[in-house]
Amino acid sequence: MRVLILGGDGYLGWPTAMHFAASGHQVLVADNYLRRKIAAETESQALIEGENLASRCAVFKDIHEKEIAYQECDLADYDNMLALVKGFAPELIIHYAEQPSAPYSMKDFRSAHLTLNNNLNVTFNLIWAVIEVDTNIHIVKLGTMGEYGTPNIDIEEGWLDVDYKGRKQKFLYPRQAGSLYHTTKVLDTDLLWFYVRTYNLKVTDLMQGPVYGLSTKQSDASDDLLPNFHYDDIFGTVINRFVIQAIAGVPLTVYGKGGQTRGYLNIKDTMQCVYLAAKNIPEQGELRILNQITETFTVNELAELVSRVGNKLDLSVTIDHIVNPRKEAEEHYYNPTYSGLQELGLQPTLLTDEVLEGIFETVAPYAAKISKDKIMPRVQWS
Ligand code: USQ
Repeated sequence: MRVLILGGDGYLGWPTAMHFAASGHQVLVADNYLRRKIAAETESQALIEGENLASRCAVFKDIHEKEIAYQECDLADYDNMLALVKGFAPELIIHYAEQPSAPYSMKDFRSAHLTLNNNLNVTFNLIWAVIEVDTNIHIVKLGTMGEYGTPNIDIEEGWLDVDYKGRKQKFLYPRQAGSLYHTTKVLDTDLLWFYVRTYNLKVTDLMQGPVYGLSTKQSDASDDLLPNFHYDDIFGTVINRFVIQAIAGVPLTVYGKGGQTRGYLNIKDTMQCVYLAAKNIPEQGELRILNQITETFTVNELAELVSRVGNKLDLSVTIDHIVNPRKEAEEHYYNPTYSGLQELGLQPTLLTDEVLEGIFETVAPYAAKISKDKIMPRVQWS
């Protein structure tokens, strides 16, 4: 397949590019390095930050003997998007090209505006490029479990059958996100659904939970192929942050009561899930929604797990409950369905002590670069 990956410099975009290229597909990645720019502006630089795409594609070719083509361009500009899709004529487009940080989206007017504009424009431009070039192209879009929020009823996979006053209809499952970033993903889903039903597009929207880890089959061959790894309050996700806090000897930062429950997955499983979604193409005119998680944890459970494994590794890990910078439920019902990807063949990599120890081992050589200033939350929701 010819596979175009939007946001190919990112934490998940780069490993996805390697995964598809190593599996024999022709891969082109596009990125404008927006995350790197925002990280520099907010002093949230990654602990592990790969070289630019030119260098990494060259290293990948040396080691894995496969090509990844790359292009630096801003996909929020329609002319760029259209030229890219027309020129490469992909069969599959994987869309990661969004500002991915909830805290950044809540920082101030400028950051909120950038998040809204960038995320919606890229999705809108992608939809229109597919309409103009070829509606047979399968779009695989990364959404988020955060679109659903934490409702007091079970979370279904994308859709809800409503039986109301004796009549029935299937609707998009109600969404109520907890940050502007997550809200842009809700709006993306609405845009995709409108254009799928109007123009018969083929779309898979993956509702992914927070991802952890950094090791994939291809990156294991060289540290130069690792994805970027953040532990800061802006771009770091909770498990990755806790591992670094444990190494740095800083108490683990549980926000509030720590009963916040989310669905999580290993970065290796993101690769599996996106690949399975790509191989199992939806019908023309179908918006297929899959919940991309493998298990659920409260923040307290994660802190206890990281602390236990860290202490086994002779670190002295402590846990702190700090004032929650976010506006979110700290004790709530959470029961999501996530069988769709397993029915397609996903073999989950669960968060065992060994898996967690593997993350500690991979990041340990970078310990001297950890800056404790980047750990405490700097953005308050209100
Ligand atoms: N949390 C803590 N302490 C920390 C960091 C986070 O208690 O030091 C808590 C948060 O308050 C939240 C939970 O851990 O309740 C998850 O937070 P997170 O920062 O790991 O994840 P989130 O902000 O929701 O966003 C991340 C990615 C985003 C992706 C999303 C999936 O940054 O791109 O879409 O995970 S989901 O959460 O399912 O929406």
